[in-house]
Order: sequence, then C-alpha cells, then structure tokens
Amino acid sequence: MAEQRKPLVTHIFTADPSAHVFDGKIYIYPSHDLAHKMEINDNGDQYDMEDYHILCLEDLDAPCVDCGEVLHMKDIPWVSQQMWAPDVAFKNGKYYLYFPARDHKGQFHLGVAVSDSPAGKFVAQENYIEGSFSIDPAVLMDDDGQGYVYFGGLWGGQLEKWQTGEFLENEDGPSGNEKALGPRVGRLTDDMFSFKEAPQEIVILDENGEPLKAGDEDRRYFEGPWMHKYNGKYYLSYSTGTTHTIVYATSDSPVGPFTYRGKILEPVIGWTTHHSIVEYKGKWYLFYHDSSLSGGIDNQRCVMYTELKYNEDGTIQTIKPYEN
Ligand code: FUB
Repeated sequence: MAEQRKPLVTHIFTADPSAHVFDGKIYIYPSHDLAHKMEINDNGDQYDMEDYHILCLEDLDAPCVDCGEVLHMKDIPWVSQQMWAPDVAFKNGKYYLYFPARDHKGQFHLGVAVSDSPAGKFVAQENYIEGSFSIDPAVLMDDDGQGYVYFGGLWGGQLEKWQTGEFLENEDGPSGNEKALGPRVGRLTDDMFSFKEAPQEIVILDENGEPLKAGDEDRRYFEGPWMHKYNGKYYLSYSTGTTHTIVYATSDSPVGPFTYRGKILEPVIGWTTHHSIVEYKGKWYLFYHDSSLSGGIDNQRCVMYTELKYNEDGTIQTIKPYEN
C-alpha cells in the first residue's frame, strides 16, 4: 500500500515527521503534541511539547508501532520547554537525535542525544550544540560521511533574532523587497556533537538568479527544512509558513546556493505544515502532518505519508493532500 494518507497513529497527537530507513524498517521521529491549553499566538506558545516518541513501520502495510517515550525534557539540564521538531542521523554504529528546545532564557537552541538503537532510548548531552540557535534541525549524512544540520524557523522559531550572530529580542527581520532569510547549515564534527564552524546561511535564488525576497511568501523559506539527494542533486524542501505549502529548491552543493523549483504539497488542515522525504524499496514517500485527527486544532496534529513522484526532468509532482 503506497497511499496511506491517514493518521499513522491515533492514540497520541504527532507532528513534524522525520522519516528514515534503518535496518530495513521505516522509523519516524515526530514531535509529540500535547493537548495543553496554552495561549495561541505567533510565538507558538501553543506548541508546548515535552518529550519524544518514536514510531516504526516494519513495512508500509504493517501497523505503525509506538516505541514509547525515548527522551523527556526533565532529563535535559539546559531545556526549559517546547521540544519541537527533531531529526535523527546514523554514524559509526550510533543514532543521534537532534532536537530544538528553549533554554532557561527562553531562547531556542539545538540539542543532541545518542542511542545504540534507532528506537531509543536516547541520552542527551548536558548542553546544547555551541553556536546553534532557532529550530527544526534536519540532518543529511552525505555520501562522503560528512553530516550537515539544516535548521531555522521564523517567528516563534526566532531565526530573525539571530541575524547578527547575537540574540536580539526586538529584531523583526526583513520584509517586502529585502532579501529573505535562508535556513542555516552547520557542518557536524566527526563525533556528531558539535559544529565544525559557525553555521552559514543558505541562499535560495529565483529563476533569474536573484535571492528570493522576504515579501515573496509563496516561495521564501519559513521553517521545517529537509534535505535529500536524488540523481546526484541536492533537494532542499521547506515550509512557506504563512502560505502553508511545502516547496523545494535544488543545488549541486549541500550548502547551495539553491534555485527555487516548485511546490511539493498544497496546504493541509491546520496552520503548520512540515515534512520529510525518504526512499523505501525503490519508491519515494512524503511524510507530513495535518490536524484532521483533532478536527482542525493547530497544535494537535497527526502524521501520515503519501507517495512522492518525480518527473523525468527531476522536478517533483505537486501533491494535493485531499485528492488522488
Ligand atoms: O511542532 C512545532 C513547530 O511547528 C515545528 O517546529 C514547526 O516546524 C511547526 O511544524
């Protein structure tokens, strides 16, 4: 069965699915939404998550298994709240979970936790990755063994507040015809716990080779990056936030510049949209979420998947989530 398009689990709310194939199974690393009644605002206070559960599919038509809680914020000294969208990478026999959370000053940073198993449990490092900030880490392990962490999110994700390298509480970021902010990329050290140097900004160009503008809300980067390779090219996909789509850009280099190519996923039920792309048994799949399980409550979401198809020229066919 290639067209799930319904919640993989219904006993908990899940979001932001990062899918990977390990040991022939599909492991999904989602956020774990909680039905807390927090203030709903542009700062994302309503996304008040505390822990991570891992989901596993033995095969696409097998029942989805909840491997249980694998990491809780009470066990991470630097974290105060909001365990948002995570991702996992494998290197040298170990699994590394990268996650964003707020520190005790209310600033988002990225942490790392490690496990011997793709299903956890994970043990977090005492402090966040030095030089990390903002949210939504997604890791590419490139063919040469180099790991790259892509990250960043506007508004509640605080990306615009880090433009100078310092956290500036009142910084609103560019607008209109000013150059849009790009996601950041950090090269991982061989032990997977640090960045080799300060993360750099990724530039996304339009069809004329000009950087996308901040006011171009149909195409500019907002949050939720994902990186995959297809036929030797790097595909950076991400959420456009305020216009609620998943779009993509391509490059010959993992650090860009990237050129905008098009839309992958039309808006889903709920404000946020967030995804990952994975190859399994020769086909490609988009894992994503919507808020259908809760009847449209933005911070009570559910993860699902559908097949993703390429055209012969390497472009991706746009998915309409509620049509075949
Ligand atoms: O789940 C919390 C936040 O909502 C994520 O970090 C964003 O990508 C959005 O999905």
